Amino acid sequence: MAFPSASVAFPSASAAFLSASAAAEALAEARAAGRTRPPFTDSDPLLDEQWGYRVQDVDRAARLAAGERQVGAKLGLTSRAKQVTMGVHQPVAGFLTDAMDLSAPPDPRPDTAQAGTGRSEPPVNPDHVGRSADTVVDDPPADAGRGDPRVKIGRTVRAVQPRIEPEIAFRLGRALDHPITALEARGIADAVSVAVEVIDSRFAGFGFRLPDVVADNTSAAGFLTGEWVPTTNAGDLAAAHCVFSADGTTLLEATGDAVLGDPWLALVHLSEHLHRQGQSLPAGSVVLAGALTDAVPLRPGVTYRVEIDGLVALTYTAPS
Ligand code: OOG
Ligand code: MG
Repeated sequence: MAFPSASVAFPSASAAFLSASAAAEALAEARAAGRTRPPFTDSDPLLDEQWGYRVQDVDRAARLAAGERQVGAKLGLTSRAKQVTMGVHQPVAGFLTDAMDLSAPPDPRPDTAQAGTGRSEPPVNPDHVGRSADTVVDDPPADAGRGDPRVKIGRTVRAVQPRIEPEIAFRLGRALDHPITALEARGIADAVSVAVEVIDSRFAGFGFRLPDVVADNTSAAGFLTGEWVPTTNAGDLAAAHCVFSADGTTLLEATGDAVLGDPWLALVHLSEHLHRQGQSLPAGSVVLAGALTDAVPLRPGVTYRVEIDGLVALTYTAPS
């Protein structure tokens, strides 16, 4: 018999029917098990961005039903550095829940996650100096398959290939419930802070296409905001210099305009996205504007610090 079976001859015909709920379930299973999986677009190149957002909707509903609370939203791939490294050339949006908040009190195990400033600087770890995400493909930890392969990044959150990146966060003083202009953005946020985001991907080495990373809630795993500065005191965020360091050694630098030309435009972009999706965010929500620089692999025990002009510096020590 010379003909292959129909399912081999027409692989996309069956894969095209991958439902948003089946994808969301597959991602949740991989997340719980600390495993990666092939990108959905490998088997179905026809999947699109809107499919990814449908998967996100199913994922969010499942997490809320399980008791998580949505506390905000994030943008990703708003800087050229990130777009080039990840090979996805447009911003993406995801949701944040309280389970991702790394400021939650640590559990009784020895744990060093903390926010604040003025910590003494431990010795430099040469492993981190000058490394950026585009030169690193993260292999699963060596003990994968023996016990829990996931790295602890917070009280409840574990990640399989965590990376950390410097961000600016906005706190909404009013609901984000309609498309806004750049001028309106400053009236909608009441405070700004330095933040770090820990991202993790269901796709090995963060090898994904746009629909995959959107479905995977834009790799959101954990976030930490710093001291909130009133919007009126935050200065010119587009001109603000950002220094991202690990154990006292500078890793990467950028200026605020790396984010969409002006970080305030992140709120404009998000408002348009939410409007298209028929969604809104209540006052009090946190919005991450997207990393200013590339992400770097998160290493247990290392203290990361982000300084941004006009804002209060933030340090985060990854649990060991
Ligand atoms: C996608 C998420 C990107 C950011 O700030 O650019 C992101 C990824 O890089 O895995 O959160
Ligand atoms: Mg981010």
